[in-house]
Order: sequence, then C-alpha cells, then structure tokens
Amino acid sequence: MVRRAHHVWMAAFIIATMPLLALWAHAAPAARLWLEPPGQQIGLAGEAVVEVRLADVVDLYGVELHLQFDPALVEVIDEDPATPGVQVAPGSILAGDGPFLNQADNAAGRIDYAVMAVLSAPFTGSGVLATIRFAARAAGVASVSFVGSQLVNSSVASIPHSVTGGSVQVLAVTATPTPTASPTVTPTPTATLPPKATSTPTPTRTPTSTPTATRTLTATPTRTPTPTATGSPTPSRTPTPPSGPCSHLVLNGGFEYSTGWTLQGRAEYTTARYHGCCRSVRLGIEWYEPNTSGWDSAQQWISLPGSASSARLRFWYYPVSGDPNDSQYCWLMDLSGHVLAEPLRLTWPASNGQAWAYVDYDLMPFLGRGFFLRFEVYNNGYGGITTLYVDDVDVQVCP
Ligand SMILES: [Ca+2]
Ligand SMILES: [Ca+2]
Repeated sequence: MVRRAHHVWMAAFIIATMPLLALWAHAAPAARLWLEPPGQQIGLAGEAVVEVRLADVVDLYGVELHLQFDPALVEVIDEDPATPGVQVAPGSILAGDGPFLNQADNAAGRIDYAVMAVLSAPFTGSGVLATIRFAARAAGVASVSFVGSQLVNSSVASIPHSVTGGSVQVLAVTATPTPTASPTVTPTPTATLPPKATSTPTPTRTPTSTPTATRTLTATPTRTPTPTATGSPTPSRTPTPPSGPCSHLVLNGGFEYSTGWTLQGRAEYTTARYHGCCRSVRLGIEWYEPNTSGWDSAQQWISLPGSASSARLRFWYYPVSGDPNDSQYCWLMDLSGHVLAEPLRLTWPASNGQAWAYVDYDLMPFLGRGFFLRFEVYNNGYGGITTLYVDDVDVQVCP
C-alpha cells in the first residue's frame, strides 16, 4: 500500500511538473547567428555596414566563423591598417580578447574570424560579434553567406545555433542612395542545427567496426594517397558535386590554436610534427617520457545537418609504435561513450608507419545526429611505447 501510494504520488508529481518542464524547454531558445541588416542597398560610391550578430547564446567560450561574399561586387574595407592583410572590426562579444583569427580575402571573397574567451568570461546573451564594412566594386546583388560556423561552450561542447546570411545590393548610381531601403527585421533562422539533446544513442549501431577499419591493421604506407604539399584534402574527392558552398564543422582542425578540442591524459598540442602547418595534436608517449599505461584522447562534438549531398571526415595521422599490443584509434562516439564507428583502428598491431597517412571517411550514415569525433591512443605500460600525431582534421558537409 505504501509502494502504491508512492507511485501515485510520483505520477502526480510528474504530471504537475510537466508544464514546468515544457516551459523550461521553451525558456532556453537556440542561439542565432545572423547578419544585420539582412539586406541593404548602396551606390557605387557607397559603403555597407554589416554586423555579425549572435543572440540567445549561453556560456560562449569560443566562436569560429567563415563567410563568403561576391568579390566582383563588393570588397571588405580594412579596419586595422597596422596589421598586414585585411581585418574586420571586432564586436562587443568577448571584447576582452582580440580575435585569434581575423582575415578577409578580397580576391577570394572570404572572411575568417575566430575569438576565444581567454581573458574574458564566457559570454551569455546577445550582441555583436564583428562588424564588416563593404565598399562597392560593381552593380549587382552580393550575397554574404556563412560557409562555416562553430560555437563552443566552456566544456568545449558545440552550441547548436541557427545561421542566416544576408546580402548587399549595389545600385548603378554614383550618389549615395536613400538610406537603407530594406527595414531591419528580425531574420527567421533558415537552418537550425539539431540540438545536442536530440542525438539519442542508437545502441544497435554500437559494436560496428567497419570492414575498412580492420583492413587498416597492416597500416602499410601504400594505403595513403600521395601526400600533397598543402595537405588540404581537395573537394574533388567528394563523390557528388556540391550544389552550394560546403560547411566545415571542425573547430581548429589544424591544431594551430588551443581551442575546439578537449584533450585528456597526456594529449597535447605539439610542434614536434605536423602536416601542412606548424602544429598537430599528439596522443600517447614521447620517446623521452616514462612508459606508463593510460588512454590519451582529443575530442570535439560535431553536429551534422539532417540532409546533405555529401559529408566527409578527413584527417592525417602519423603513427609511431614500438609495441604491437598498444592501440591507436579514431572513433565517432555518442554522448554515453558508445563507439558508433571507427574511421581508424590500429591495434594488434599498433602502427609504426612513421609517415603521414590520410583517411577519407563517409559520414552520410550519421546525418541529423551529433557525435564526439575522438582520437585516442592506449599505452599498456610495458614493451614499447606508442604515439599518434593527428593534423588537418576536416568534416566537410555539402548541401
Ligand atoms: Ca597543423
Ligand atoms: Ca606498450
């Protein structure tokens, strides 16, 4: 009877709190990233001021964004003549820190911008991330769109957010036209990334170790395509040609900055080896360190959109091992730590390839869900030691 009463009480409690839970869910709107104003008109001698705005973000620790514009029609005005290249103006969000990436390319029509809370406290709220001033080059409608964006919180987990681009119309008049023709309206988000909570683990997938992964046991250097000098995987590898600009979802995939990844164990950014440029991440033990057992990993959360014409994971790795019984992996892992897939599995034996090798892995089966992209090394603490360097990690999603 006591148990029954307890159950009734519990049911009553759940029913009573359900509206509250629903309210709570609504009280935390998804973050929005957009351009303000979404559209405006200028003359051939005019300038357009476009703010990159962020709204309803919670615990923002780092942000990286990539914008594309039509360089035949507009160009970015340099806001920092003292610094080589062309820079946009930093905004009020994380203003205590200078952006660690701020470059506009007026030939390619590209703006790359990233800032991280090193001196500032993580940011909660709404504000201006950066301000771009465009000068007109020729008449026409120049779209300004996001081709990639990552927001991470202080746990270095991705913050789901919607993204809305904009445009600048250059009119074939030399005088400055009437003030902003289009009214500033709150844009309706066009693409909402799936929130983290919706990526429920699918236990059925869990134990799949892909046949390709087992094939990598030998880890012969012939498996790798001829390394290019630049090291950036060419988009031509994509099976289906993209119909629009592709997004790149990995934050700090080149490991040149100390953001985006959660490093565990002895994992660290290193200049000892790299592919392409300057730093990589090292998992496992360096030759001068003691041979102790343990797991070392580097991971970050990736949220894939629900639909895409292609979604590829690409990375380079450099394995070193004096012990076949240690292990080197790349895993896609769900929130509860289940391995969804193994793009790289080097165990029994671990690989001593000692050359940069390339992996190009299809992520289409994982559309519409999120996962940790995790690189990991296991040292058993006896025999030889094992190390894995990873660099130029890219998740490219094409619409
Ligand atoms: Ca690098
Ligand atoms: Ca060992």
